[in-house]
Amino acid sequence: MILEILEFPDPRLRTIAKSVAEVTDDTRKLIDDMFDTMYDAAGIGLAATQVNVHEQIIVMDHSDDKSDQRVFINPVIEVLEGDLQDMQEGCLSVPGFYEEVSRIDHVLIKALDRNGEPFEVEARDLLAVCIQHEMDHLNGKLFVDYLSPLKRTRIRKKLEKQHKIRA
Ligand code: QAP
Ligand code: CO
Repeated sequence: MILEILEFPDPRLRTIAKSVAEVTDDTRKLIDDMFDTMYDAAGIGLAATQVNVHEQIIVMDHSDDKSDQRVFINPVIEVLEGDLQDMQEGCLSVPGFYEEVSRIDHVLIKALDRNGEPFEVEARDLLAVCIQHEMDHLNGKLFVDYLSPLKRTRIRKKLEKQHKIRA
């Protein structure tokens, strides 16, 4: 099932997600819907916050043929090397805008998988950037928060205008 994706500056995107107490069939149904929603919108990562569910769940797939599904429940990251990398980021909640953001380049991710089993994975490059971007969503943060107030306001006004036209 395809879910509605909240768009900046929707205040619900500022909600802090709660950790998942138990991974159940309902959790897995939500995860499947999140994948459907992400693929439908041609995204590479989606946090539950973006579909107005305020639980610590992230889905990702960086392949071009749906072959690299990754699920992160209650994720935490440890910094392995503090070096920063700049990458052009986009976001399904900020459609049509892409800007450079600086993020830590090498992290260790610890999370639960869709069966509630703990796992760890070392991440660099796109995976490291993407997990930090998606974990920001769980904390009510968006990539536009790293931009200058001028750029952020410009993006907000353009999206608000589109939302008015659509309504
Ligand atoms: C986060 O973003 C990300 O504006 C995932 O019109 C992106 O999936 C992390 C998308 C880049 C690191 C680097 C954005 C699709 C997808 C748009 C996405 C759009 C259509 C964004
Ligand atoms: Co995003």
